[in-house]
Amino acid sequence: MAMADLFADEEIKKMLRAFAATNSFDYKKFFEMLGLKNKSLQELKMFFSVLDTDKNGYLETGEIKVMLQIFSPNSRHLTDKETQEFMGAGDKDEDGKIGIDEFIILVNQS
Ligand SMILES: [Ca+2]
Ligand SMILES: [Ca+2]
Repeated sequence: MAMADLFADEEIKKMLRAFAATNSFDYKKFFEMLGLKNKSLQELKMFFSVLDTDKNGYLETGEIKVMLQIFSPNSRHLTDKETQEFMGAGDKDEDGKIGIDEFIILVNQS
């Protein structure tokens, strides 16, 4: 499973351009640009599992940091500030990681 199976090329490029500048990342805009709200539960789970590179069922800060690079290796790392904002918004039970349930809530809330 790759990003190309879930999103159109043009969609990905546009999203990466929007967040190219340091500290410009906004998770709500990120979800919106990828049309995540219109994806099926199955597709959201697939997307989550692509981001969860160590496949332990959770997104940790290290995985969030390199999220844009999963779309394209030339993309930048998210800054600590951007990573913390995403984690803070998604990690409802404050265990320091985002589970699939938390991720789906975050998408639906955005
Ligand atoms: Ca993980
Ligand atoms: Ca959590």
